Amino acid sequence: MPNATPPKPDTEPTLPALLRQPEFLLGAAEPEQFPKDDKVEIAFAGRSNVGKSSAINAIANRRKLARTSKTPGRTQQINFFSLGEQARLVDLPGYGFAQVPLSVKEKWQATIHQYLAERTNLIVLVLLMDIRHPLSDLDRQMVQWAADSELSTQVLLTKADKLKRGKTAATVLAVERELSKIGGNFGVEPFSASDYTGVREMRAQLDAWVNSAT
Ligand SMILES: Nc1nc2c(ncn2[C@@H]2O[C@H](COP(=O)(O)OP(=O)(O)OP(=O)(O)O)[C@@H](O)[C@H]2O)c(=O)[nH]1
Ligand SMILES: [Mg+2]
Repeated sequence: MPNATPPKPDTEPTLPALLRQPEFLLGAAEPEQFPKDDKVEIAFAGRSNVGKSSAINAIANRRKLARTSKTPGRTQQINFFSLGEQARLVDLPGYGFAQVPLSVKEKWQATIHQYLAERTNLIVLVLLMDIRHPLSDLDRQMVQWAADSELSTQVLLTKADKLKRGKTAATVLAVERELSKIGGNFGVEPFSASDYTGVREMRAQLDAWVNSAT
């Protein structure tokens, strides 16, 4: 008898060794608190509520490694997660969230900026955009900055479970086309922390980035 029920996503995760024991390391509100060593880092950035913390959890196959929330602005500091002795994932506060006081927003932006501009550990930026409305003005600023800084950037079009396949594929192509006008080194993939679209691919990517950098 053929098995009619497909396996649930990630009941049998294919985790590279790198992702076997992810651990929360620290949350930093100031650059002085960033870890002082030369482990490589892959940072997750994007608008508030786009799914950065959920993506980290899905990739690391842990439900509550990074805190997620329906309320935008949940991640209020830069959170560092250790991946063994080699690497870290970094969860950045979201940008573009209107409801926080300007003074707080300016402080976050300054901290995010300092991280991105000065962190020599950073090897790849993972830039998340909601697949239903990608390339907002702030996203474009990030993309432009990444291209100018020659920082390898993986764009993840998140919440892909909200769109039909055809529309997903068309959006990936449209975003790729826009990014190719800017230059730089961009990859574009659909992603969903809900149905695990793109999760295994990202695990393999992480492994490859870390291996080629260490
Ligand atoms: N449908 C769907 N919802 C998602 C997905 N990823 C995240 N969400 C939901 O989106 C909301 C925000 O997710 P978070 O992971 O906390 O987003 P974030 O980007 O870390 O948000 P901030 O820390 O506030 O910047 C939560 O309600 C999640 O459950 C996804 O792939 N699909
Ligand atoms: Mg978050």
